[in-house]
Formats: sequence, C-alpha cells, structure tokens
Amino acid sequence: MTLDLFDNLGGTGPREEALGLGARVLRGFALAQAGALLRAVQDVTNASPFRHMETPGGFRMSVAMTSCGAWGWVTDRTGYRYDAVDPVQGRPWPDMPAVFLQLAQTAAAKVGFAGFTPDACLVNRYEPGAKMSLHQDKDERDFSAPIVSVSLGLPAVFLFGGAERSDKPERVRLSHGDVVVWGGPDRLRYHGVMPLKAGHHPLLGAHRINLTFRKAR
Ligand code: MD3
Ligand code: FE
Repeated sequence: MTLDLFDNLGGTGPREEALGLGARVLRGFALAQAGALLRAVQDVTNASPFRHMETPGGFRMSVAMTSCGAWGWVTDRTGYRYDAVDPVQGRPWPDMPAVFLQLAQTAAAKVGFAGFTPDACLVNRYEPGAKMSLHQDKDERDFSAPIVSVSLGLPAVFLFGGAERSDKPERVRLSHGDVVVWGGPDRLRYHGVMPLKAGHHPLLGAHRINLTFRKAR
C-alpha cells in the first residue's frame, strides 16, 4: 500500500495524514460540502432534536446528541444500545440525508474501505466545556467496518489512545471540514475529546458538530 502522506505538500487540496495503521485524517475533505451538511443537520434536528442523554451510571452527557439513519445510538440508565426508535420522539430516526451518505462513502472508499454502508449516523454537538471521556466504540456488531467522522465548526483536541484505557493518548487537532476514517487495527482504540475551548465559528458560532458514521448491524 502506498502512503501518499506528502501528495499535497504545497498544494491547496485536501491533505491526507496517517494516524496509526488503520486511521487516516483527510484534512478539509468536507469543506466544499459544509454548508449542505449543516442544512441537513438542521433537517435532522427538526425531526429529532439534540438532547443530553444519561449514562448508565446516572451522569448527564455534556455533549448533546441525536441520530439519523436506520439505527440511533442511545444511552440511558439501562445501558448503551442502538435503537430503531428515537425514545424522545417515539418515532424512527430521520433518514440519513443523501449528502451525509455520499460524503461518508467517498471518504471511506478513498482510504480503502470501498462498499462501506453506514446504517447509523450519530450527530454530536459540543458547546464550550463539553467533552467526551476516553471510551471505545464497541456497540456495533461488525468491527471490520470502519467509522467515519466529520468535524464541523469550532476546532477540538481529539485524544487518540491505545488498546488499553491506561495507554497515553496522542493529541490531534480536528478542525472544520476534517474527515477521519478509523478502521482496521485502530477500530477499537480508546479515544475521546478534550473540553471544547470557547470561540466563534462563522457557520456554527460557539459550537462544534461531529458526525460519526457507523455500521451498527
Ligand atoms: C477512534 N465522537 O461519538 S469521532 C463518539 O468528536 C466519538 O464527537 C468523537 O468518539 C467526537 O463515539 C470522536 C472520532 C472517532 C470515532 C470512532 C473511533 C474516533 C475513533 C473508533 C476508534 C478509534
Ligand atoms: Fe467514540
């Protein structure tokens, strides 16, 4: 496999960076679609609004979340799960917007995951101070499928840990328009997000939005 790490040095197009053996950062890959993605986020949240869910341990998550696609990720006092029904609205989650699916599939294919068919998109909204503690994404059935993440709005410091919670994480800044594909040997690594720093983004004001595309079933 060729690592085209330096393909765009001095260029203006998207830059690709390796992060571990199975993770690739596509800098700016979603920039041209950012406006359309945010209009689609608005459509999704009109049907299934952002909410702060409760962890099984009884803590309110600082990140506000919603989902689209056939399956939505849910946490409450009974545990974590993928559910076909939005428990707040009592209806199926909104369909995955075509612009979401197209971007996730194009990004996955670009780094070797042709045929990625996400059936769940978790939409995370961070306000200043919101964070995500180190965790693994392991509520999905098939770890051979990658996870694709799209960062929009304020930048965040992402924590890329190892196979054990105690492994010292690497810090990676993720900015508006960055797309990351996490797969292969990196799919089960611990990861998290540092508390969001206050700021103002022209499209999202004081917020960061992250889309994560998954194959839940
Ligand atoms: C690395 N979200 O929703 S996405 C999550 O920025 C989550 O909102 C973060 O972690 C966010 O579960 C980070 C990036 C991500 C997603 C899955 C991974 C990184 C990953 C799986 C394995 C390793
Ligand atoms: Fe995660």
